[in-house]
Amino acid sequence: MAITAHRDTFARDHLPPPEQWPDLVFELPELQFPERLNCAAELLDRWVAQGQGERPCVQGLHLGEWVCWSYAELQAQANRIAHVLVREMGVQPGNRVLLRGANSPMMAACWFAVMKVGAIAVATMPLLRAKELGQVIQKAQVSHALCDARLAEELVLAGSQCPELRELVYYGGDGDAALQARAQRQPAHFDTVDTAADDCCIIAFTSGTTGQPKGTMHFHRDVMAICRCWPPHCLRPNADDIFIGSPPLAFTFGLGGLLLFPLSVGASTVLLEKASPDQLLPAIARHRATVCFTAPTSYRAMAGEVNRHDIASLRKCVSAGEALPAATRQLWKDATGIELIDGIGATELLHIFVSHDEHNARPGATGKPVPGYRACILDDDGRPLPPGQVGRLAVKGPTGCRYLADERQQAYVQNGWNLTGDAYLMDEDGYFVYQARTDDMIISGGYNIAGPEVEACLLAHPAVAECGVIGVPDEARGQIVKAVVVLKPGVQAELTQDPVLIRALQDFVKASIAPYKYPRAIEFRASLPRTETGKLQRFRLRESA
Ligand code: 3UK
Repeated sequence: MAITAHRDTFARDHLPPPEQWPDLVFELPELQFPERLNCAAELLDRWVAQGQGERPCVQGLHLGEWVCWSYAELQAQANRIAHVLVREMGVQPGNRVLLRGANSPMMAACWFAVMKVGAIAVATMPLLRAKELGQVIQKAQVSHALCDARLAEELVLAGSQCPELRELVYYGGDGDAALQARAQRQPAHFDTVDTAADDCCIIAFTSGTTGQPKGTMHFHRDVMAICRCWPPHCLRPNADDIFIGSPPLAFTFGLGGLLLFPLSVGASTVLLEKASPDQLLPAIARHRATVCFTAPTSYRAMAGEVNRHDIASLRKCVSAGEALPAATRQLWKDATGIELIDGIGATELLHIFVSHDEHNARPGATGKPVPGYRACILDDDGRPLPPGQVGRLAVKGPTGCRYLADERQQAYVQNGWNLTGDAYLMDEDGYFVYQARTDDMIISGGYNIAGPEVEACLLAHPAVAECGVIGVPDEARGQIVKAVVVLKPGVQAELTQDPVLIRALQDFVKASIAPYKYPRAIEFRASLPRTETGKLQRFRLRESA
């Protein structure tokens, strides 16, 4: 490891032991990184130094007004905040700084400020409550926080239980103490700290479905590595692109898609505080966005509404976070003419590692390993499986899992491979086809059934808006397949649990996939439980079944 710039060595001290790291692969020429590297210098300072400072960089709401900051303006704002961090808050390189706020230009400036001072950003989802914030603060030993004034309450509550959180500064509020007022009193120049390429710069938390959140540690080098793998090979953006989308910057899908990737090519990004499907569509139209990042369900919801908005500016659409059903891909293509780019990513690997470009999309498949990454399917004993057989998805590349002080490291990394917890198969052509989360596979009457396959089938029925398929205990069969279905507006069956419609949906499934997979139970509901990042919470469906 190179000589660290960290004065506070907490992150290095709590990395997993080297033998528990995944193998790291840096085969591509563009992944040869120098020993000293700061991602803010690469993604932000570089453009200004090259005379591109006047280019548009980040748009969004700032103090109640819509702003569009150039690269030079974002840099100046980040520099001023960096001075506040160092001079007024006493932040040292290596300290953990919690960020709390919706997506906005100010959030982007705060993120870069943390990079510039050589500290570690711990970005948190706006919806987190005091209890979850407290877990994050304790686990990452967070000492400082920058927070949107409107979201202060839960953080103050968490802070009262966490003595390690020394200082909290708010942005957006009134008065001299507000971050933007303090920043204004600081100079616009700051010398970005010369960090080691393997200095940790973010700790990204992933909740999982149960238990304590896991913190994943990523270096400046990792941030640059993801910019050089998936974007140039699958997305191929250019400097005139205008990025937009829904995932929070606290979710690495959003951090990459809405901040790192646009800036890595000198493009601009629209950061929306709220980006539900009914808000995202008009925003695409208003800002003439060209590249969109959101979850499969959001594309499905938007597809029916596109003809009410002029979204002709849009040229590339990315889906991740959950499996993309073939029916949703088709729906979006019919509505917009755009072939979705699907990609599987994970917080542990920072971003997408299996994907495709729009010319090589295959309905129902996620794609092939992104250049820079390798992937294979392993059986339960860690042996590679031949094409066509379902097993555990295993990945390695320039990024990989390093949990912060967590025993679950040895479950995620085995024999140098990152095991994502997904059941996949690779077909004869090398395409990776998602089956289910390994712990979501349904075993019924001796058959292995992947819920998402049944979901994909039901989604093709004209009455179905959304659905989730789970296994529920059954005496005779061990488990039976159960579908929880949200019907399209206008189809009313929730109250009656209409047996005719249930029968019709069952027959529909039997007619298109192997009949033993059909849902023996179907329940109609008004909505499905989802996480803030758009993932269906199957465990909650199981609990309520
Ligand atoms: C699932 C997918 C099928 C899969 C993420 C893009 O989702 C992200 O990270 P998380 O840590 O979850 C990881 C898990 O989510 N998944 C994600 N994308 C797909 N399953 N097809 C997909 N396209 O179970 C995976 O193991 O929340 C996604 C970029 C960065 C991310 N962090």
